[in-house]
Amino acid sequence: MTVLDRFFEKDRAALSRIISFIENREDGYLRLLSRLYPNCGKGYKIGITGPPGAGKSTLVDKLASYYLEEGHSVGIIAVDPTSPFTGGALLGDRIRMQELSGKGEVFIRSMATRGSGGGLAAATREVSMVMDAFGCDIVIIETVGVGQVELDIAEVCNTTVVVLVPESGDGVQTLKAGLMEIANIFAVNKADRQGSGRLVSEIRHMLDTRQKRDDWNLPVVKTEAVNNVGIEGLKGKIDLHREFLLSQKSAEERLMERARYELNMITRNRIIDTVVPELLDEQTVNYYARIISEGEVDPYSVAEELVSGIDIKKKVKV
Ligand SMILES: Nc1nc2c(ncn2[C@@H]2O[C@H](COP(=O)(O)OP(=O)(O)OP(=O)(O)O)[C@@H](O)[C@H]2O)c(=O)[nH]1
Ligand SMILES: [Mg+2]
Repeated sequence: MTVLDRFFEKDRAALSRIISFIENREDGYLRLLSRLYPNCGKGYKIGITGPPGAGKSTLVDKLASYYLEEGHSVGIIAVDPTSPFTGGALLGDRIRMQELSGKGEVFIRSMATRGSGGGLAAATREVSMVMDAFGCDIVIIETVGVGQVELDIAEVCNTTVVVLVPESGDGVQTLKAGLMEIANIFAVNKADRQGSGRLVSEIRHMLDTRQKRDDWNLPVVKTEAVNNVGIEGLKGKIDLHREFLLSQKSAEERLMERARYELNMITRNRIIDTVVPELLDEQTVNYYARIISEGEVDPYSVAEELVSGIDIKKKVKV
């Protein structure tokens, strides 16, 4: 029996092996992903993002409990672009898993730095795909809201919750605009702390003054993750957003949209992974950088020359 056979028989160890295989980009991982692809698309992906220490993990665990109690199987991915650790054997994951596993089928995986930020977002998307194919009908992705990785990961999620806390600074102005743009729901966590009412008003005010993207009325909910207060309400809003998305497009439209997005994303990533390093090896970069810096040529002409010289069919081989 192969690992893949065991994976399809819902063997947790096989799931773990396959995630590592894909995370480490081992030989044949693209073929593996294309084997899994037909089994994907049923899992609902929820992003939970916000500043460090906002209570995201606490909130994710409480939220997961509600889904587990409803009989869903839940995958949790904790992405930390600043952490050097990875691999799913983290002590924290074990403890979290112990606490949650009594309630139903749950799988937790931590992911950390892997070279470039784009690589981490792509790996997160793939790991969420694997959990989806495994049968997790809810996949929750926790990210520390600091940069491009979070924005890329939000693209993968159906619903993104931005978690803010009263102490996160001089209100919402300090938060990067990008983070605000990706929110489908705001959660003001640590509502037991002073200033949460003010933060809720500030967020509502900000939402009133900006142009709406669609007909979705962006909710702002108060939570106390550590006390399990407000989580059910948050879950209600997530479910409502899911219904909203379903009402916006037909099943065919959604499938087309997903296919279009994935084809774009996968092809771009393949080009970046294969063609770019070959075109721009260190020696080439140094050579052109020197003659550009000496004013001999300009970078536009060099880029044009480099790109016109590639035979894309030969370079991108799966
Ligand atoms: N007072 C209060 N503390 C909370 C609440 N929710 C979480 N905390 C605490 O805040 C601290 C950070 O919680 P985490 O869940 O680890 O926060 P996080 O956002 O996942 O942190 P990072 O992943 O490190 O960015 C812990 O000590 C929690 O117990 C809350 O509603 N009120
Ligand atoms: Mg955390």
